[in-house]
Amino acid sequence: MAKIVGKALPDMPWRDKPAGNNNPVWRYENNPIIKADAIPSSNSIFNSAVIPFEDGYAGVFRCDSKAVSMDIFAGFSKDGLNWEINHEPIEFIGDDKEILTREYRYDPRVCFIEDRYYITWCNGYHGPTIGLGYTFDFKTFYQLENAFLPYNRNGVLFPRKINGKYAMLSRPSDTGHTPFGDIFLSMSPDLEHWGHHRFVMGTFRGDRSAWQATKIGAGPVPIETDEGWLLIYHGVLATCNGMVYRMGCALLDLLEPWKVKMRSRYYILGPREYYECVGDVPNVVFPCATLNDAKTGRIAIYYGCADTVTSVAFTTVEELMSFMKENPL
Ligand code: BMA
Repeated sequence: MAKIVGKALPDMPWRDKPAGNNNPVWRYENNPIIKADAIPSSNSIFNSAVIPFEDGYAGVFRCDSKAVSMDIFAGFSKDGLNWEINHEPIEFIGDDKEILTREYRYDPRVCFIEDRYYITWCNGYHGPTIGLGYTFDFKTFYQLENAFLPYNRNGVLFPRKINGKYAMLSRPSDTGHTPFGDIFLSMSPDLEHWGHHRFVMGTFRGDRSAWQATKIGAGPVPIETDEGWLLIYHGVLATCNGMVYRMGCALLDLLEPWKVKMRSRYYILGPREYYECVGDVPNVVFPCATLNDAKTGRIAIYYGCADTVTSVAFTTVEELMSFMKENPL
């Protein structure tokens, strides 16, 4: 049985799989956990990232305003389910004003590496690219250089150096609602200069796995297991009525993470519940973070729903591994 490499997290949110449920992922019964108007200025709160912090959890939340502008806000929780989100967006400190210029910021991920919490997000800089910053305490935030040239989205760091280098997944894109998109990996000695770009995996054209035909993008920070990096990602299908976002999973090689060892043919979660199907952008489930318990293999997935609210669903490393083994792409 595959094991998560990392810390035990015995108090993380969890529900056992309901009897009679045959799916690899099951939802929290009180979803959504964060409502659209959880802070006074918000139109919607979704596609957000959480992480263990002190004796509870912290997070970086995408809160779109009532002008429908996109920005990121810090938040805190004792139990991972009830959240207090700051009413003011994150202000970064940095050396270069040019980089601190704010066009828009959205879809954050948070990744603990060595001694600090790194934040990546889709950063407006003459088009979308990957913003990068860090914090030690979720109070003071430092911004680094944008990782890539525009246009790029879904920048997701690995939680440790691989072969002595930082590693990040991303999805080169365009300035609009990109009708294409594959996942690539880049490496860096210092989190500023990125190279060694490698193709990881692309869309799948064909009826065998049509839910991921239009574009795919990395979701939460990859989960280290003794068998490889477990990656949860989003897959998109363009339909006559707009794009439908579902979740899938893959297993990447530990030492050469651009090599895909397994990938599921079927999606692991798709929009079904009312709050996933009805909202500002219907039919979207969009995972941005997980909490993982290395002792039990439990995983809680945090995902945006219909670009409006935030929810949690549960799985285990074993569920996802067997699902991929039984239904390979
Ligand atoms: C993508 C991003 C996501 C969003 C999705 C569906 O391009 O903007 O933030 O959830 O579209 O609208």
